[in-house]
Amino acid sequence: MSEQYVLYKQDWCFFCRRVRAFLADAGIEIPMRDTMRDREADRELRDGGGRGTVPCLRITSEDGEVRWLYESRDIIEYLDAHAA
Ligand SMILES: N[C@@H](CCC(=O)N[C@@H](CS)C(=O)NCC(=O)O)C(=O)O
Repeated sequence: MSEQYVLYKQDWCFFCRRVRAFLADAGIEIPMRDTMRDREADRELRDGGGRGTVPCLRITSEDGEVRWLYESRDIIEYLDAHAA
């Protein structure tokens, strides 16, 4: 995998569960940070992505560029195309 991923999520969030169900089905393992339990993760998300909405996928390219992808459907589509 040339890109690095981190999924920002919360346990109770339906949209996060949808992404996690896709990951499980596809056999994709990526690190996750819970913004409800982890204040540092919540700060990272808000500072980096611009808002605290979850799920959000942090994408770090090979050259170190960081992008923040919101919207569960967009996250699933992206990972299906790039990580599956
Ligand atoms: N359309 C979005 C909905 C995401 C959403 O509503 N997330 C809620 C939690 S279930 C949230 O983070 N709300 C707080 C906020 O937007 O700051 C998606 O499919 O990902």
